[in-house]
Amino acid sequence: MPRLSAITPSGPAHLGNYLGAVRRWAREGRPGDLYFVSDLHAMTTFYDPQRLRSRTRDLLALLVASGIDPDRVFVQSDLLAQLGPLTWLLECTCSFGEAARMTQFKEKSAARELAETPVRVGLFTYPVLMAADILLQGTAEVPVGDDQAQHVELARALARRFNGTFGEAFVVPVAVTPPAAARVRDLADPSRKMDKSARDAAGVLYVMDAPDLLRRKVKRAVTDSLDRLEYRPDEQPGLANLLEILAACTGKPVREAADGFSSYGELKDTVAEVVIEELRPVRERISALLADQPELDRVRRRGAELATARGAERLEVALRLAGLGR
Ligand code: AQP
Repeated sequence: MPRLSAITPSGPAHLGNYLGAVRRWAREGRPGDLYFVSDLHAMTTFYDPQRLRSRTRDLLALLVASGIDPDRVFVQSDLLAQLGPLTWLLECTCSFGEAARMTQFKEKSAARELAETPVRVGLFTYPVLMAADILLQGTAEVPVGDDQAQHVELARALARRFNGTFGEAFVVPVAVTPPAAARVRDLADPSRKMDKSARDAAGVLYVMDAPDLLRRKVKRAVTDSLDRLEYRPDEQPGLANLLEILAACTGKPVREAADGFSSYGELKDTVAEVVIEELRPVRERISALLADQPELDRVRRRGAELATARGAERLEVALRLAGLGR
């Protein structure tokens, strides 16, 4: 069953995005799987337009540079002409109560209210846009973490309701748990996950960081004073994070990753080097793509054309069933 996955340009891509998602997409993707840069989703909270545009381009380059088939990759806003009407159909299929139950909205809006920043209507309706993303492409499976499972459930409910009320238009999607992958934590604060939009970049290893910067960040990673080189995530979360990164980059089982090291310093040196080597080819390919704007534009245009063609008939059927058109 083809699957649909996305990455949001809410900040520059980091090692967590790469090891936890993009590398796996490139290695384990099935024929028919689709990937997109969800730039429209990055607009639900404060954003800078120029940065949004350049980060979108950077993430597109990352997906392609990582080895994902460029024909399976697109940018969400390139489908705006289809997503707009479909989102409206789905908003008119969704009840207010249903949308208001989304726990991610409750959490994010509460945090914004606390910070006295306006909560955008787009933050409230974005799960419906996400449903449109899924239903337009007609992918049956959507691999998501716990925080997004409720949104896929909403897409499922809306597809069923639309089909039941107006007639068969949509594939009813299902949320699937992605295969276990590294969950990379912030090096400066291992109680948090490594985050694109982290305020402090000290603990975030960005894919495009230069080798020296990566080395410095790893060297400064928070560990502990126990001086015990073992994988004990609850007692030694900082050390465990480094071991998980090492295991993910070398393919060794995490419980054996500490074998052979005699100090935290020595371990950090090795972690820095394996991360640098893991990211080097990707970084080089991204740089080459970004330097060849016409090629990247061509990839983007083709991805958009293919994605638009995939959704065109489905959208037309849905609009007609909903009573629109002549
Ligand atoms: N720290 C992480 N470790 C492993 N995987 C991670 N992912 C994100 N952070 C880690 C995975 O990257 C994919 C794309 O993520 P996203 O764009 O949906 O962003 P996110 O999950 O909200 O986390 P980010 O990248 O840190 O961004 P912000 O700052 O916006 O929260 C997903 O498959 C995700 O699991």
